[in-house]
Amino acid sequence: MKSNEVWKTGVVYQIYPRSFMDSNQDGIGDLKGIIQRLDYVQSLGVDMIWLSPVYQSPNDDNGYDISDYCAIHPDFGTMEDMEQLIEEARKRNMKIIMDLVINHTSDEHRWFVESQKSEDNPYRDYYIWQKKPNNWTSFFSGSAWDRIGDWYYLHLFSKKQPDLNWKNPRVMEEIQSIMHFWLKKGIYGFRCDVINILFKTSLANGKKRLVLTGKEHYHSQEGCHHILKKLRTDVLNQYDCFTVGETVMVTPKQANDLILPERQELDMVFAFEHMETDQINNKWFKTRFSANRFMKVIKTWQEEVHWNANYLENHDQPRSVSRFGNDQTYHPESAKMLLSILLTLKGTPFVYQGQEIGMTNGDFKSIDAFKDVETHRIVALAKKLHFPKWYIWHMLKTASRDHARTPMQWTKEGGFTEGTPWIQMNANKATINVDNQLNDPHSIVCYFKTLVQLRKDYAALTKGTFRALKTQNNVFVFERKHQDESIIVVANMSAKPRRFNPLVTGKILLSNTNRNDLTNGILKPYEAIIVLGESL
Ligand code: ISL
Ligand code: CA
Repeated sequence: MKSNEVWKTGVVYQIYPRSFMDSNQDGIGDLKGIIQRLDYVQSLGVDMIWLSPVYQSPNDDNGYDISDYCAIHPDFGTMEDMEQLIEEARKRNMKIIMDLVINHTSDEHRWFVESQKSEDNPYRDYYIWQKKPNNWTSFFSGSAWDRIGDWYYLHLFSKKQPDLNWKNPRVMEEIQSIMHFWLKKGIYGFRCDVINILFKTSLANGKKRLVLTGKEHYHSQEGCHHILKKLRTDVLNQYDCFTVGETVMVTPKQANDLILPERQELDMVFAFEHMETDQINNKWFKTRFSANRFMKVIKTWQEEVHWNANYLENHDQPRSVSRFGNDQTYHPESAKMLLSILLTLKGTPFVYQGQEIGMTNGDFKSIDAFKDVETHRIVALAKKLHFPKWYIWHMLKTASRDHARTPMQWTKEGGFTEGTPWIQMNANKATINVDNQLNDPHSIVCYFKTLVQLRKDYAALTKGTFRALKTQNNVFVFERKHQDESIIVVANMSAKPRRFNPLVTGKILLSNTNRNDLTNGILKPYEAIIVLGESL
């Protein structure tokens, strides 16, 4: 909306505050820690920071269970620290966006504490109560209902995350005032958590499914579009800001229905389809990554969706280099190749902390080392279903959200805290860390900075059209074009050498193998080349 639309040309860097930088040695990352590292973030060249929740919360789901939207969790600091962060970021030409988690609150939120007191409590209808539960299942497995006294309440996530009742106009008013509160503090918008499931059209039983029984009653409902329009016209349009929705299970058509400018709802959404190219049915059943499937999905979304929020990692996803690349033999090559694609696709790139140094999945050695509520729920379910132990371990090692949540690797000793980190650091901090990489011009982080700079130098990368030239045989070639400027990106998404066709001509702007000519048509494993094309 409005102004110079940094959200369309800039790069977003996601910070998971708990795991970024600890300033007071209690083992938990905090706002002062982020401020200490702001110069580093600025040096990357990014324009926006998305901060995962720092609100007051009992931390059942690491802050995605909010008990006070207008207070900062003491683990992270104070409201003054938050204001200082916004200001320090502003001084460095960076904007802050915050998480807006409005599908549910914490069960310790004042509204829910009141709501459960009696049927005639003024807060009763802030949530969804029934005498009898229906058959819906939760995102974290098991029933989506829990009982308090004679009544059941709906929670699509953990039982400490009761769903708000968006049919109640008072909920709309409350959330609007929270949004004003933060936008007035100078934030640049919101990442809207599971925003396409807010509105529950009916509470009838759902069609039985392997996962998410009931979803047809709340997924992408008309009522949700009304809510989003209202938030946009009543609140967001008064500020220079933007929104990115986290939209589970959306199709390109549903995405467009949420973001087309004339619809006045969201500005862009995070889709999930490309993240499903290494799994069967469900994220817990990982299979070999299919680059061919991945490229086809990306091509479809690039061609069909008005504006994409591009990402390969976030706090819910295993690390991209471990998943879509090769974190052993081709660690730097594949990390750089993936970043090359991410930063050159059409849309706004979102980079997750540590991705710029190629952080890998965690090296967890026991189930206890995992902290995530979802991970522990799935272990309980898998045990109940008598899954073999080795398979449960395989599920955790490949799919747990905690792989993204190990602390940022600043130095070979760690550099995140001098205390005991709330979740273990990866031992490979000894070699994969910011310090090492800043001193090495060939490092992943230096390559990343060059990519960010290329986006500033070549309008084709930010404003250009997208055209896929090859999406087969593990080789991705696409063109971005703006007026006379054409940029061609070539990526080998596999560990085998590959031929590349069509023949690309032009000037090499960047390559992860120090290639200096295009005459050799064989791509090395995970090779990426960015070429300023002589129009094809
Ligand atoms: O973790 C997932 C995929 O790996 C999803 O099922 C995830 O729960 C879903 O994408 C919703 O995520 C968001 O809302 C959750 C919270 O736990 C996640 O951290 C957040 O990103 C509930 O607020
Ligand atoms: Ca701390």
